[in-house]
Amino acid sequence: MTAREINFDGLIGPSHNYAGLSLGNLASARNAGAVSHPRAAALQGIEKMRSNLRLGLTQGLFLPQWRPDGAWLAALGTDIGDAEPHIRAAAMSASSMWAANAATVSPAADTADGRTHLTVANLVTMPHRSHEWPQTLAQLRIAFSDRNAFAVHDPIPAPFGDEGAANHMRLCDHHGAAGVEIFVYGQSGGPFPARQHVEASKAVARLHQLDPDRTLFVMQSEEAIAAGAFHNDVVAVANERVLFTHEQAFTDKERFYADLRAKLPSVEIIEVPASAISLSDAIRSYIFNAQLVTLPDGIMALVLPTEARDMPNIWGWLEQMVAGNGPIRKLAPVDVRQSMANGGGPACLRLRVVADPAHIDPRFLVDEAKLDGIAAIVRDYWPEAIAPDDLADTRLIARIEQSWLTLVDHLQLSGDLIP
Ligand code: SUG
Repeated sequence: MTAREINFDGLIGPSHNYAGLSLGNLASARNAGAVSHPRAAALQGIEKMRSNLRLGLTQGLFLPQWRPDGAWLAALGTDIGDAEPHIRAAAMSASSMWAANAATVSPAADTADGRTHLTVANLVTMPHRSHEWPQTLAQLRIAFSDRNAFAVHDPIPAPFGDEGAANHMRLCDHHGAAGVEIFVYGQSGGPFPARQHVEASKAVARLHQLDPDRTLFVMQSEEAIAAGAFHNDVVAVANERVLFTHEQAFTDKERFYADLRAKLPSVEIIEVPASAISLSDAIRSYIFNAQLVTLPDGIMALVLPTEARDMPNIWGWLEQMVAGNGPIRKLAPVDVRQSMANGGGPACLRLRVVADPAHIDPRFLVDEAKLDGIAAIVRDYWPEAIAPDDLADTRLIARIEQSWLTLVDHLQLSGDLIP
């Protein structure tokens, strides 16, 4: 077998809730205090994985994390009963579902030692995400334990914020060929934080042993962050030789496009002008937070949120695009509304790894039958609804813990993941 794209989706955890924790993420702020539906959320995520399997794609899975994160609370000198509400909410967050923020991945074809490198993201900018990395790293070390094929790195040290693959793109002639890796960082975001620090991006590129001639560091535009694009993957997505981007995504797009064309002459840049789709509509629809994938027959498809289909100006533009002669020929809308209400679209929910599946621990790969088993556990254990005041309820906490233990046991990962 050879290297291919595998998407690892973060299964939406039983504590999924709307606590309004992410400054600069407009959906998270808009839905703060709303009642969440963890069971429906996880089933939506599973349906998305099924839909991608049916497109002929290879699918992987990351498990939700143990919540509440007692180790983090203990390090803060408290526990779930005594913690102040904002700390309690951070300790209960199911935010690891957004696997695009789990790590940055450089496929073997790009690295000097011929291994696929992964650096777990430190996520230091947002308190509720800053404690994700130890449990993420534990899963990466199991899934990618084959040291001949993979190198898994510790997080970049604070204060250099690193949000993983959400700020990283790779362009190449085909997945197995050497590519150009693009690290997008922020410098300022107007009223909102820039979460990806250039020093973190540069460190990841060095650790991954990338060729400097095939690496670009590109600044995200302040107006994009200020409009709610807290990660680059909200305004741009790449796959093989295609870059699909909003015209206002980058600070100096002319220079970026010229550098990219010089490094990869075959690149095709599909730029959506603001006159066709405003930055604000792009962010509301999450048109760019799509999985841009190559299907087995060679055409490319965009796996988009149904929100994009529901906005006539967005859908009209997309239908015109796929009817043309461009490389993107298919639109595949998926309903991930529970995640979208926290600012996480189809692309946020997955980490792309280009590798040979034979080298990956099979417990992290899924087919329809395995998803049936997981869905049955979700239906039996995941809470139906969580209101913000429920987060202190000891019965809810016990249920969340039981859900996780049942899932981990079912996937035969208890021995590895339970300390
Ligand atoms: O980090 N939302 C996530 C969404 C991450 C989306 N990921 C990508 N774009 N790749 C975030 O802002 C909201 C949690 C809350 O408010 O309860 C949250 O963390």
